[in-house]
Amino acid sequence: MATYRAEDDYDYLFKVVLIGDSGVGKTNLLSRFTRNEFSLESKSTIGVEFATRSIHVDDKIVKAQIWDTAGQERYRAITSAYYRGAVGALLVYDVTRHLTFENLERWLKELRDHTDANIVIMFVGNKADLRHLRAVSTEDAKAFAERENTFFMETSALEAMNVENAFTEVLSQIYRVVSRKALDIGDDPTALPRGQTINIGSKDDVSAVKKVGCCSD
Ligand SMILES: Nc1nc2c(ncn2[C@@H]2O[C@H](COP(=O)(O)OP(=O)(O)OP(=O)(O)O)[C@@H](O)[C@H]2O)c(=O)[nH]1
Ligand SMILES: [Mg+2]
Repeated sequence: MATYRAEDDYDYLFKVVLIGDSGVGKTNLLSRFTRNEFSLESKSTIGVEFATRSIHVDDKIVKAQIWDTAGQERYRAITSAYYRGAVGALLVYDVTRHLTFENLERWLKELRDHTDANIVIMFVGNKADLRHLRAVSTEDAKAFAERENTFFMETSALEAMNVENAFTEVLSQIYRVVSRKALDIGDDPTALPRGQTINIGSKDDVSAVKKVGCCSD
């Protein structure tokens, strides 16, 4: 007989942020991963939204709390609050718009200015289904990711291609880091054993994530 676990029964809670230019597909990646939904007519995000989903990593239940905000400056939430406590980030660009790829540098800088150096980062080239409109090659993106020591994947929220893989890979990498440091987690607010809440006010936000191993294959 299957063992029953309540929906909110989890071993770890990880905060992951989505960032990138407006229109690259952040909100649809989130809805695809958390609800298996996609919308062709989604509106620009205003402020902040978040959604959760739990996955299994090894024998543990990892609950991801994924935050999504606007790519457009005027709609964005307060930056420091958005990043606080994040242990993973998906930096999304649109493979059909080269400028969104060039802007990854700016997003990466903002991310690194606001988070622990060992946060797990993945570049995500979304809209890979638009093959005839491609403006950023896989090779260029891969090379950039290698230079910046981040993970990289191409996705399509529309076709549900690699969306599961991208989030799962980031969460597994965070888990790997945290479990390696399992004895040190203590009361760290970002590697939350179940039953605890996020401590937004803490200064030492990502102390559980001390050593990310390697970042590319
Ligand atoms: N073809 C294709 N279209 C996509 C894909 N993902 C998103 N879109 C479309 O791109 C547009 C923008 O998607 P959003 O998810 O709203 O983009 P966003 O990054 O959240 O934008 P902001 O909230 O303004 O920052 C929508 O019309 C989506 O339907 C994809 O994988 N393929
Ligand atoms: Mg959005």
